[in-house]
Amino acid sequence: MKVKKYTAASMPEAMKQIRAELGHDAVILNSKEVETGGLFGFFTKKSIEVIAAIDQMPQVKRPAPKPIQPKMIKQEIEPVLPKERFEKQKPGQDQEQLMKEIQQLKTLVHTISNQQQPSEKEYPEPFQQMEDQLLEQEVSKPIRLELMKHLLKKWYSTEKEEAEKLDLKKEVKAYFETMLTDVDMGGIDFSKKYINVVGPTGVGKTTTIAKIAAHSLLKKHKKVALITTDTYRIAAVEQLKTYSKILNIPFEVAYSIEDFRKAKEQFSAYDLVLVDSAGRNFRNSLYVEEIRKIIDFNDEMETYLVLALTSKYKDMKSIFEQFSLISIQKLIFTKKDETSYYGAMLNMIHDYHVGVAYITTGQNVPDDIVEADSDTIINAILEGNEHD
Ligand SMILES: Nc1nc2c(ncn2[C@@H]2O[C@H](COP(=O)(O)OP(=O)(O)OP(=O)(O)O)[C@@H](O)[C@H]2O)c(=O)[nH]1
Ligand SMILES: [Mg+2]
Repeated sequence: MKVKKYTAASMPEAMKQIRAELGHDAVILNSKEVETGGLFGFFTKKSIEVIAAIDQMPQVKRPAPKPIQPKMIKQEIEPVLPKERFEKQKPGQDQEQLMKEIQQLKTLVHTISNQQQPSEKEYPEPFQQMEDQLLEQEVSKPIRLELMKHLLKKWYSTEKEEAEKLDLKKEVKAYFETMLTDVDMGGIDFSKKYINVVGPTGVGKTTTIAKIAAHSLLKKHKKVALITTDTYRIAAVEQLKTYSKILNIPFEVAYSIEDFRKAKEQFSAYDLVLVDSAGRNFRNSLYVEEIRKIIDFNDEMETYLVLALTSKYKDMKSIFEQFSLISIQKLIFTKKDETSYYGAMLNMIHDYHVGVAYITTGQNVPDDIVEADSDTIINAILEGNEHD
């Protein structure tokens, strides 16, 4: 396939160039208005940029994919555009007919370029299969749409023989990997001494703190201490105290910011201090402010937000957004073992450009936790349901 970009003052002008160079079998892949020339943003000229393609071996039919345009658009344009549009023009066709056809084509291109979201079931196979899987995994629509655009563009701009060899899963993986490259992934690197763990009720904050403490102590041989600010329930204090006894590490309860500062002094010789807090309905911003009253935030501290993968993505978003007062350095996703749908991880990273520190996979302390990396997240989404 030969693909070429044309820039012209108008669509008829572009069509003339395309016809002259690529012939009558050329198809339009994309078109958009662009601004050219100008000085300091003034005197720019509007032109039209058209990407046209021609299959250089027209006698061999490419098996897939079918045309890009969604059925919905097709239905809209079919009455306007006669089927013969894509058939070869006869030589000597009069000017008027040509102009009429160009006008129809212009309408078609305009409709397609204005169509932002193709309807769900409109990609050619096997792209549709991938789209369905990502939808099932609850990967958000903007991510899926961008990915499909990328894949189709790649398919159409690759030579036919190469295009047929494309490994779709590999392509998707590579695309997601690029998407995640400049996000900071992975567990505690001990560059910050205090890790403050916050999150909604019952997501697994305390259990995760115990897991992280055990790993830091046993695998990284660090001096670890615990502070809890969760004084709302006696059981909460007891829970962390139990873990501190099992791990044989010190533990303090902070009822106020003064207590918190005292605990910090006490742990001055420690490498890592993990700070537990009460689970709250963080869709209410008052609770976020409350945390600030007890915890002494400074440059030595990072805050990790814990979200359970069993929660709704929309709720995760509203919780994250309430944390504008306290900046969140990383996320921790818990309860991966309780769901088969993992798209929310990718959505959150994409929407907020925030990294993931850990993913927890069960109730066992200290084993059921892994440090997060792009591969784990992408594989979970691409392989997710295969383990069901
Ligand atoms: N299946 C599963 N359960 C988990 C995981 N992590 C924690 N839990 C369980 O979730 C429940 C709540 O855990 P906690 O650690 O007490 O949660 P929390 O966020 O501290 O709760 P609050 O302090 O009450 O807000 C416990 O039964 C944990 O065993 C996980 O990765 N998978
Ligand atoms: Mg707790």
